[in-house]
Amino acid sequence: MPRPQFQSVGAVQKFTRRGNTLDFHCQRGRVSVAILSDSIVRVRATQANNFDPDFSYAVAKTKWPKVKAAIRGGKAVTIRTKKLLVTISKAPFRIEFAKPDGTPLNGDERAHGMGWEGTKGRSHRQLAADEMFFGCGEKTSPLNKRGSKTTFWNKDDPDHTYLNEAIYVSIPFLISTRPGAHYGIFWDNTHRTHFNLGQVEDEKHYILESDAGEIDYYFFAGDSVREVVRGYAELTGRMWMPPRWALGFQQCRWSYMSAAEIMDVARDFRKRKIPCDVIYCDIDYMDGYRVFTWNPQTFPKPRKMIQDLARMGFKLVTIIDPGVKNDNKYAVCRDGREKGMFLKKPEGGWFTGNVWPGECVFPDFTNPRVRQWWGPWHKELLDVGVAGIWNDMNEPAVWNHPGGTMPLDIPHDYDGQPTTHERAHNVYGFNMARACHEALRGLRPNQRPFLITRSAYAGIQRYSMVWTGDNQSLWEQLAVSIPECLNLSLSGVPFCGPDVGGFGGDCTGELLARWTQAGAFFPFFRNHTALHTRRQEPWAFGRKVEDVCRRYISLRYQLLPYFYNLFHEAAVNAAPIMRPLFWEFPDDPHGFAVDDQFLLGASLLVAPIIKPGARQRAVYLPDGSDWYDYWTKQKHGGGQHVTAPAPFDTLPLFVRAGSIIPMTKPMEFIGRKSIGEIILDVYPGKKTVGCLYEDDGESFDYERGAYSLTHFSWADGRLKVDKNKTGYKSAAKKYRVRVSGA
Ligand code: MIG
Repeated sequence: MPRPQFQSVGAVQKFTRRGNTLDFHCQRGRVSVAILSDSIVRVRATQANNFDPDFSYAVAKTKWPKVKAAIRGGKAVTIRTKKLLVTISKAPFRIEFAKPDGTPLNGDERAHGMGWEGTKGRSHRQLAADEMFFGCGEKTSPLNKRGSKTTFWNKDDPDHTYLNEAIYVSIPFLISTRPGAHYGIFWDNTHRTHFNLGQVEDEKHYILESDAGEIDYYFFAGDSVREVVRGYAELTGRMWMPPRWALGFQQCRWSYMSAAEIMDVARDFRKRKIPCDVIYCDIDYMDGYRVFTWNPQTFPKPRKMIQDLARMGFKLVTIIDPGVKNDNKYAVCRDGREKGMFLKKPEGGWFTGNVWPGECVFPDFTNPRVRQWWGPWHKELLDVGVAGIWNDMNEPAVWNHPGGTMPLDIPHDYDGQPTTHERAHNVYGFNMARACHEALRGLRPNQRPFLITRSAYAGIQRYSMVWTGDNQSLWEQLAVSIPECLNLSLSGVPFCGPDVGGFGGDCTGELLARWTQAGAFFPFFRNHTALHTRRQEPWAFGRKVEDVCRRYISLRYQLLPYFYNLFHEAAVNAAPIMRPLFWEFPDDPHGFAVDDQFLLGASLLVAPIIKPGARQRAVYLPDGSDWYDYWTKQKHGGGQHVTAPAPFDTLPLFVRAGSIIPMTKPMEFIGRKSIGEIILDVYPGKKTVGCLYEDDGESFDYERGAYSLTHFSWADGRLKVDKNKTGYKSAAKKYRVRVSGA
């Protein structure tokens, strides 16, 4: 069979307008352009005569207030809003986005534009000489994606090197920035999708493409990357405030094999005075890997174990996989089969695949009935006191089928639009996490759920945080976790983090020490390692390493008020918690390439040690501020590299001049305690400010105004306190001011 040739949609033959939606009938299909807001435009295209029903898992906001747009017809159609000038030429159809003053943002590449090659929908777009790309969700490639190709196809691939294109999560959201021009494109297609971000000979265009389905993308204009990210969050939603304890240190291993072992680990933390809030049960807590069961021999009294843990200040999180053991004597399987909850083969009969329990059946999480059926099984876990749920293997990973997942022809409901796994694959894990989230909300209505998921699609932040899956205990992977989590954070998922110490392979003492130093500043802070690897708890490598781990885990807890502020910012305006340098310093051209440092919020600059034997490193201090060395309090000018000392117990850390960092005394766990005494670490600058966000740490009352926000400023040796939002009674009774440097 001859390979299909790419054909663009061709010339416009007819054009109609309804409100702010323009409909173009072209030679080879239809294109619709909808103005959703001043800065967001949606473009859809189909080869068929009519569009599919309008549906997306990613999109949270579907109703947009009517926006003023001046639309003019003629040889070209122009649309003008406060933030955008969109020009559509008709022969052939091409769409260009510009700022209102005409400065081009991005447009269809002239030669090819948008169209199809067989079932593949593709858009060729112009690439500016100085354009840089970020976002794209969870990727192990360098921070700036320009010049690379990437695939969106959720895959259980532990190979976290710069070379692999597809891992567990698909978020086809691209952020473009160059001096004076910023935009984003969310390519909303759940089929296998490819971005070629300028890895083309002429280096003058880039290509977005999906294997099948309509073309459906959103264009976000903005005066900054911040605005672009905010636009994306407006469309796909924001995260919620997690329970406060989820900001603490978490300890995991595949697996703690018994309740006795869990208790030993818990006691070790307390005995050694290493702060920790959460311990995990990996798959071996279950009875023959049957989800929603406990192994009666090794975990005979889960409720008692969890109570004992609670008394010591620990929460327990349990893993849940999608594969349900195909065993008719097992209630979940029997009930699900009776009710028709599992995926079937196209020719009929249950689809089965092998994972941990052996032969399994798989719920169709894209079916709302199935999500509602799955949810209540979590009740037993909650009833014995489980505090959070960990969704794993939900790409889904299936071992005995080609490609490590289920065959592409397996039918799925897709919320009432029957389709095959080809379209449902990338949203399988998303919908599993969603089912779990909705269950937790239903079972404990005013309690913030805590969920972690490995697989995801765009919009996952409404349902779960994301950890980056199976990395390895290698220095390179400590390094990769920085750009990986930065771009994930820019892609709507601020609550993320890697397995600290590395999952696969044996860690070393030095690597654990350095990774724990870095991990303390990531939003999600969990030590985890694989079956058969050597022990990796903070004390597993002797006193010296243990002391370093304790020091940094403890620092994490001292920074809790600052972290909590940042989670609030993320929940309110989608600001990443860990930020690339250019988020705060967009005018400093050097910041865009830096991927071995990051900012924690606006004030802290973290420069992890990512090489064995290193005892110092070069740190780039962004231009636009002075910086204080956190340890020596020495002040440096911005816009330069400095050599920061990094003895074994020191991670280079700098504070932006003009910051007030709210901190607290060291603590063993977060628990429910509100913090009565706040230490205000003042780093004087031209204008020196800070804030403190507080709420009850566990309910959703903050969404109804039950929070307190206190602003601080420091001038002429005096602290000014301004409690300007007090829907919640602030627990901070005392401020201790500590002025650093001068
Ligand atoms: O096939 O549950 O990413 O964190 O420890 C491996 C066992 C399955 C993969 C997860 C990892 C977890 C492991 N799981």
